[in-house]
Amino acid sequence: MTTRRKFIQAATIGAGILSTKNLFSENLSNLREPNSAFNKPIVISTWDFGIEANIDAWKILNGNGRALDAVEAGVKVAENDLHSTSVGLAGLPDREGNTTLDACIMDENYNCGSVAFLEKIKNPISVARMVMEKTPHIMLVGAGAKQFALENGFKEDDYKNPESVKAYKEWLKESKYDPMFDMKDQHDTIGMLAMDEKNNLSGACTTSGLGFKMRGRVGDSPIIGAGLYVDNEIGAATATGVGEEVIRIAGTHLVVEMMRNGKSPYEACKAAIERMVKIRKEKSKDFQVGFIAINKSGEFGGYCLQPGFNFAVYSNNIPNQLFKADSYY
Ligand code: SD4
Repeated sequence: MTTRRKFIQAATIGAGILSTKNLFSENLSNLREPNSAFNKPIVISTWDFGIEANIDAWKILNGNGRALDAVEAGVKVAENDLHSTSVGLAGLPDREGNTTLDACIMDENYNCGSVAFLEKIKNPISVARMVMEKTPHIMLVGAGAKQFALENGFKEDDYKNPESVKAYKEWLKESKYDPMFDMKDQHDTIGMLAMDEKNNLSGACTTSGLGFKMRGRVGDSPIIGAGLYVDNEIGAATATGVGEEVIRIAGTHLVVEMMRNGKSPYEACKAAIERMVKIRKEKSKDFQVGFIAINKSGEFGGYCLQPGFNFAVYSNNIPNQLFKADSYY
């Protein structure tokens, strides 16, 4: 897995304006309270690699571009990382040794596109966008998704990340199937939300899913309302962690509806995690889920079950900075 330190160094160089000191904020008091000085445009994304992804998204937002273009370009940075074991073709394979990809995208007009169980295509997020823009459907899966991609100019790509191959060989020794989140080796999905100069929201989410999953298993990341939801009247949310748990509560749709009912992004993410704990009780101690959200005022927030989740924010006021999310446990 590309180390978090590496990402941070890359981001520091790439953004040019970051110092190690301001890169990571331990103090979330500004998220618990209303935190926008009307942050527009703004991009927010999951985990450390969000820093690097935000840089490409910001180039588009800062040039008066569309949020949809920004989130697609942003998450592609993670998809294109040949060492990332959790997103794109470099990701950890399923239990049969094949890396399978899930992604979805949603714009300001409730248009959405999604691919799941897609193999050997480098940029699933762009295929998802093409499903949205070129078909009357929202979701294509497996061989059909691949056929659609190949027919639309995507190339088959056999890349295998040596790190993922090595990890798979290690895993094969015991072949222990535990779909729960491995807390030591977090399989980070990139989810990204943006609001552009025109106040339009969009989001994207892309992953190779849980490592060593059953063949054909699909998580929350390509499911609209689970891994990602955008309602341009209210706000947007995206998720990371054990997809089964996010799907069970229609997680990101829930977060957006909580914002509709008056909660801040922070409070809405927290309420969704609390719902999860209420439903899963003691089991919720054994897995990780994190949500991030933004609203139409440019406020943002995040919350997770277990400590360890963070997210990256880039706006005119916030020079691409990591925030550590509060956790339930
Ligand atoms: C999944 N939600 O496939 C993804 C995995 C993930 O951080 O987000 N890991 O369930």
